[in-house]
Amino acid sequence: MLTICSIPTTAQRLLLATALIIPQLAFCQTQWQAKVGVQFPDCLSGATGDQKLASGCQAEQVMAFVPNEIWIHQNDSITWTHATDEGHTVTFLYQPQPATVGAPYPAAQQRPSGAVGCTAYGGATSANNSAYDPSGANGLQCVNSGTLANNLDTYTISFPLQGNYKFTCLIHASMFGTVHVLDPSATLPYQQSAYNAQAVAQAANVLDHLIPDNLPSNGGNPRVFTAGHVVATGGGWQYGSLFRFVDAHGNIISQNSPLIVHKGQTVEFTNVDPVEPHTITFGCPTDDSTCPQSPGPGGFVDTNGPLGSAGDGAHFAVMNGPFDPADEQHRDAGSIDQINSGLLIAQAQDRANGAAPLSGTPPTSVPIAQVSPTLNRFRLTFNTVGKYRFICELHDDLGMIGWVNVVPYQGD
Ligand SMILES: [Cu+2]
Repeated sequence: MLTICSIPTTAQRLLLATALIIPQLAFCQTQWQAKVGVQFPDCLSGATGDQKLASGCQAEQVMAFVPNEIWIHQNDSITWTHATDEGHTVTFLYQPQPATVGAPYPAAQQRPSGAVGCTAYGGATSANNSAYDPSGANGLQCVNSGTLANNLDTYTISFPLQGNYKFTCLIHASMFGTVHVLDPSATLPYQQSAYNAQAVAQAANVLDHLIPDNLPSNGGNPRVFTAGHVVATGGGWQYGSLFRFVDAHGNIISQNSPLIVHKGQTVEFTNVDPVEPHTITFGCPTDDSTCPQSPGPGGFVDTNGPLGSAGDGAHFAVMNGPFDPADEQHRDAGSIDQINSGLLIAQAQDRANGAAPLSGTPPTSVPIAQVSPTLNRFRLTFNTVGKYRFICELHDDLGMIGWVNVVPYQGD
C-alpha cells in the first residue's frame, strides 16, 4: 500500500475554502495492490507445454481476483498484478448506480466478448491508469485492461466516484470481484497487509478439492477426467481448474505415466470441471488454420474415421489409424490426422452462477427441463497399437497434454 499525499496549492485552498472544507486538509491517494490469477507450482513461465507437463509447473490455475473484495477511499487506485501464464482481463463494465437509495438500478452493460470490451463506451480496451466512473463525469464509464498475457503484467485503475462496483474477467465469466469506493472520511476495514494474507488464503481455498474424491471408474473401460472447483465469496465467484488430465484414481496422466489401454478399447473422456471448457484433440489442432479442418476449438472433427453423437449427448470417434502420434508436434503438408472432441463443457444449468463460461457467449439461465444432454464427455475407440499424444486446445500452453499407450492383448 502506497499513500501519496500532497499539500493543496493556493488556488485549491481557495476552492476548498469556498466549499467550506478545511483548507489545511491534504489530498491523499492510496495505491492498493491485488492479483489477477495465480498458478501453482509457479515455475517455467514461457516454457513449452510439454516441459510444463514433465515438470508439473502451472498445473493448478486459480481463476480469481485475490483478494476479491476491496474497500478503498474515493480517488484511491488499485494495481492488479497478473500472476499466471493464463490470460485474464480486469474489466469494469458500465454499471450505473441508482440516483437515490432504494431506486431501481438503471440498465447496465451486457457482458461483451473480450474483443468488444468497452467499445460502446470508448475504446475496446482502456489505457493503464484509467479512471473508472460510470457517471462519465470524472472518468471512463467502462474500463477494460484487455488481455493481460504475461506473468507480472500490471494494470492500475483509479476510482474518482463513490459506489460499489462489480468487476470481471472477459475471458473467464465465473471470475468476479467487488470494489467498494467509500467517502474519504470513512474507516476502511482492512489494510494492505490483511489483503495480502487474504489473497494467499483465497487462492489456497480455491485450489482445495480440485479433484473430486469419488471419480467413477467405468467397468472395463478406462476413463480420463478433467476437474475444477468453484468457490463463492462475498465479492463474487472464483474458481480453480487443474490443467491436466487425470485417470479414474485422480493420478495425473503424462508421457512418463500414460494411460494404458488395450487395442480395441474405448476411452471415455469426461470434463467434471463446473466451469472451464476443455477439448480432447489428437493430431492437428482445429485452432490451427494450417490443419485440414480448422473450425476452431469448438469443432467436432474426425478426419480418419466415423464420428457421431450418442443418445447421452457424448461425441464419439474411432482411431483406426494410420495415425501419426507426432502429428501435432511435427506437422507438415502431409498431416491429415485430426480428431477433436469439440468443447467439453458444463451446461448453464450445471454452473454455479449460470454465466456462460466463454467470452462472447451470452449469459444464460436455462430451466433444467429445456436443456439438451450435456456435452461433457467424449468416447474414443483405439483400434491401432501405438503411443498417442493429445492436447486440450485451450490449455496446452500450460501443460494440458495427455498420453495414451495402446498395447496389444497378449497373443495379438
Ligand atoms: Cu483445457
